[in-house]
Amino acid sequence: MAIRRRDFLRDASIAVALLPTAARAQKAPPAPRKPELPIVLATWDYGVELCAGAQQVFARGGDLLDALEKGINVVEDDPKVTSVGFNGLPNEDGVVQLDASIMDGRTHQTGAVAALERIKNPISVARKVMEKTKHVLIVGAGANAFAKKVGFKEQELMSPEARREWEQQAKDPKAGFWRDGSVHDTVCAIAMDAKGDLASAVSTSGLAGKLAGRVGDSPIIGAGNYCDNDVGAACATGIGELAIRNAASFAIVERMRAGVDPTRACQEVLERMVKKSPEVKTDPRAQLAFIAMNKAGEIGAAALRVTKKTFRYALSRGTKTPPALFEVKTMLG
Ligand code: SD4
Repeated sequence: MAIRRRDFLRDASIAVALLPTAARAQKAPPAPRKPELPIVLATWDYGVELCAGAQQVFARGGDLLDALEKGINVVEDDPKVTSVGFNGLPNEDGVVQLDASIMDGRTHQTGAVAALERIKNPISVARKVMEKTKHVLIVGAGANAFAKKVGFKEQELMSPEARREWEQQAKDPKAGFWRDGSVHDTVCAIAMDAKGDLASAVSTSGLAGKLAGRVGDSPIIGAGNYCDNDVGAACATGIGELAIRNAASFAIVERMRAGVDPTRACQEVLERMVKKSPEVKTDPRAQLAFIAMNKAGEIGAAALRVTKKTFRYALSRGTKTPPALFEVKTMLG
């Protein structure tokens, strides 16, 4: 029996998914003729575990938001991921401050927290903001008070090793590591359920060494996260200031609304950004990448620049096929 190209590519992606995550990534996922649902798209190599976590929730008959939240929780709980949740890198004062947002495309409701301390799952607090309050964003001490009120427990967020490393770095005035913004790997995820409905979520410890109280794009709707169930969703990872200044996620969704495919929509917004702020072209710290999904279940990604030169993201389709890793070349190296 002849092997169809689509099946070959899908089988190849299974093979890649079974390899250790650091290992391999494919160039681009095949465009589905008829999307296999649910779909989960997530940033970076650890997105594979996120997609797998979300798939388990979907397989048990779980809801779109449950799948997204649980998937993000997998990354927030992982001490190896030092840019999100537990063991996230701290700000300039050695305090871990977390930002997160979730947006439900079905209701156009959203919830977010910023500069949340000592709570390891900010995405779950963001969801409570959406579901239990009339507000969309709660920050700082207010966010902590709210989290405790709805049942979250406070804990130390830095492992002893991370604390020691931070203390070393803080003693070294040349420790660019903490100050140049190169340490970032925010987790972003977009999911489409079996009905074709969309939601998106983002969680991060923000830029390592940021000023106390600095808020990035991740909890800002339209900047780091945006979802419109009629059109699609987009999320950002990288230097949040760039995403905020350009209302990046909203802009991507609006390009998709105009009929542009997800990858091109992400690229166009990056190109617009470079045009508006030419310094972005030459500043190696200007790192930013996007993921996007449209209502047809097509996915896309683009990156201006990331430390590793290629931006990787994970994708799962259905609940039985393991997630696979893909990569795109950065636009500016
Ligand atoms: C922020 N966008 O706080 C986040 C940082 C990040 O991968 O890690 N992005 O600006």
